[in-house]
Amino acid sequence: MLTNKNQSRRGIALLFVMGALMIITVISIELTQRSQIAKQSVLGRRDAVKALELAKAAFRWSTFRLQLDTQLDGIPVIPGTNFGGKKDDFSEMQWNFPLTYPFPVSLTANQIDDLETEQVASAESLEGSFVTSIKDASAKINLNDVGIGGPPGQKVVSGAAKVLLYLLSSPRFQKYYQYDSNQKINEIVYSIDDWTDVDTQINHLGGGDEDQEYAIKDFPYTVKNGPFFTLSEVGMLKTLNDELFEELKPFVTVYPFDAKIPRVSSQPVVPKGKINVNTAPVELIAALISPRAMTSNRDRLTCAQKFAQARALQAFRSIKAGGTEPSFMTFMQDFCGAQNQDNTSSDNDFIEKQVMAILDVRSDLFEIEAVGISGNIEKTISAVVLRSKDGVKTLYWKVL
Ligand SMILES: [Ca+2]
Ligand SMILES: [Ca+2]
Repeated sequence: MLTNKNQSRRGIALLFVMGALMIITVISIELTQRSQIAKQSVLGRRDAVKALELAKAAFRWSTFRLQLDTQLDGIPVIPGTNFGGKKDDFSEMQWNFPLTYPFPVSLTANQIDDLETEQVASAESLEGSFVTSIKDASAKINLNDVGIGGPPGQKVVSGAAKVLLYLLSSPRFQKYYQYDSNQKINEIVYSIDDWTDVDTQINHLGGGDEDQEYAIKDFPYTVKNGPFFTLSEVGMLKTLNDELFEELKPFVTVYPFDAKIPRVSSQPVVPKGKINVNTAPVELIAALISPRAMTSNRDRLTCAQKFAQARALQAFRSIKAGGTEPSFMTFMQDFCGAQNQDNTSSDNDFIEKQVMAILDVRSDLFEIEAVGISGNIEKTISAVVLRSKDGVKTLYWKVL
């Protein structure tokens, strides 16, 4: 418990440092703003501009927190803590609560000591507020990695496709299938496969023209034959009804993807996304386990719950068994009855080879929501960013 306390103290200390820097950002934006606002004649328009600028400041603030976390990952491992080493777990401690401006009173009192009085005065004169939050998108299934590719007779179900199949088979989703759930679940995965592969022939269930399925009366459209660019696009699949799609949304993403490389069905999928076992929801952890190795839904969920309890105390440092640091596979062997897995292909693997290949203990993909408020106007930036050692790259950006 002492370790946890030290961690939170250290986390809060970091927030103070970041808070001070943020105030400076806000001030500089405000100065730029003043000149812009002078040109605006309508009050509502002024608030809209100001709200958007505040939302942008909040967004930049979130990307700054991500970069700071990368730097912390660069320090050597501090044994017995969640600090140091290349991994991600900071999210559980800090990113789960949103950062706001103006600050809560208790935080502001501490920060003021470190700041010039003038700066504080200037920051407080800014009428407006923002709130921003970061969500881990590496804790999701990348639908652009879902596919069944390979030469005839040697088709490989991708790791993302397997996890999606197992998730859709869990009790949580059963109410959305009216009859023959196995058939329906397979059809969902097949439809993603055909939507994203470059050809126009149906890969499964006897073939045919992909577009024919979408020649719906009143609203006909054609298959994309390329990656999903946004999550909303997934709603165009005819196999997903609105209710099922809403239920699925928290568990899936479409990032990252590379639109320049067409996906051909004669080749196995080359996955680009990872699932971080330190941050993935319990339902998704349960869906990593092969239902052939552990047949009961309840057992898989119980195992996932035990895993979630363990990671809340200390982050997992590696996927494969072995080593001295906590490992995902060692946990599965010790607490969930997984057999010792070798690297040869086996249908009885507790975690199948393709699934192992997309697991990670850190995150690089994040969703940022940043809201700026001025007067009665509210602007929301919804973005997806990819973090690397070179910085933070925006993959998706929408202002609401
Ligand atoms: Ca296609
Ligand atoms: Ca196809």
